[in-house]
Amino acid sequence: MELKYFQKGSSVEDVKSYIDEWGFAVVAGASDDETMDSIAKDMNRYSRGMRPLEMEFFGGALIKVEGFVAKSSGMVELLNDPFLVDLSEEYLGADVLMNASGGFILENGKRPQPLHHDDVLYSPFLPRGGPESMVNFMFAVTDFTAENGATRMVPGSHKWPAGRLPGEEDEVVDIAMRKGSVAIWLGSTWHGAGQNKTDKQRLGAEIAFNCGWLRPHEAYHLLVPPALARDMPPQVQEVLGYKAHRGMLGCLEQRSPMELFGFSKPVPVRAVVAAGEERGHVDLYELEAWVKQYFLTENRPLSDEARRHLKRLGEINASRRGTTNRADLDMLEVVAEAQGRGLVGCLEAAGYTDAVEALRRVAA
Ligand SMILES: O=C(O)CCC(=O)C(=O)O
Ligand SMILES: [Fe+2]
Repeated sequence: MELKYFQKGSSVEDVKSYIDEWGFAVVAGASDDETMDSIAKDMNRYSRGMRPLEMEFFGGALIKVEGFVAKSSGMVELLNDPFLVDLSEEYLGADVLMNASGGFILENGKRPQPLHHDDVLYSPFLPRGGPESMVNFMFAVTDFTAENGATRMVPGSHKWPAGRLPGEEDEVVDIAMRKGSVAIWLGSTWHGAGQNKTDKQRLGAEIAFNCGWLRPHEAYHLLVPPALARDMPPQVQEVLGYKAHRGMLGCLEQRSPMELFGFSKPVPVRAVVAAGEERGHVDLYELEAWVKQYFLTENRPLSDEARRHLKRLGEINASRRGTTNRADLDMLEVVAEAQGRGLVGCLEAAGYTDAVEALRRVAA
């Protein structure tokens, strides 16, 4: 295959359709030199005195700074890009979680890392062939070249059945990319770090996501406790696990931790959308339709985050429409309410006060 380089600003749809075909993609210029340099500095500082990981899995020449988002503000910046979460949610569904973040320092070595697929983390509980469970982003903090051990990918291997191993006849592609580019691959895609034949370290910054209903590799509530998470951007708080998955998993007192801790202003969707009695009267179909009409149909700009919340609300509303069982419906309504609250919260946070005001008038 010939590797295509997407440019920063490419649409999620375009990148996704390439990944659907090959199992991976590269976006050039995803970040800038300044961010990469600050991450390199943090990587050096935190890896001082560390030795390569000994597990055979890592190939003998990889040093890893773990929990890296908790150690580097540059990593927080990378993590705050809506492209990462939007693309991940295409594969993993709503409310993804960060699985792990690492500084990958590849030293001169004798062999490449063995080819593997990252979703082995969830084996044997999620059998191969089902929906994806992980999406991985590796930023080139230094240039990645075939000589310095660029990550290697096996094109199309995300479609392989369980038990198939890479063999001689399978093409393996070196993901050569300039500093600031990002390689993206699925949990099912066979890949591995190459062999660094130079005497300079190859630096990569990795951010991986998993489905919001799966337990991540790293315990981010502990790495970034509430006192630190409080001041981080909402998207970062969400993927660290401070947002309940669809309002149901990872709750405190039936709410998202970030709401309970007052990270984001709690927004009374009930009051906004439906005047009326208790639960069950929140018309979240109306909220979805109204926001769609106000922003999409009438072509007003809508923030990426709000767009994502709208999409999530749409998915839940679709499930509600297809459900007749009362108990299931009850559950889905709570989920819809959580997503609706998130949506209105986004509109408020983004300063669409006119929209929120208009919503209030609709509700009145
Ligand atoms: O450093 C790399 O290029 C890839 C590392 C990797 O795939 C892993 O450790 O799972
Ligand atoms: Fe890997």
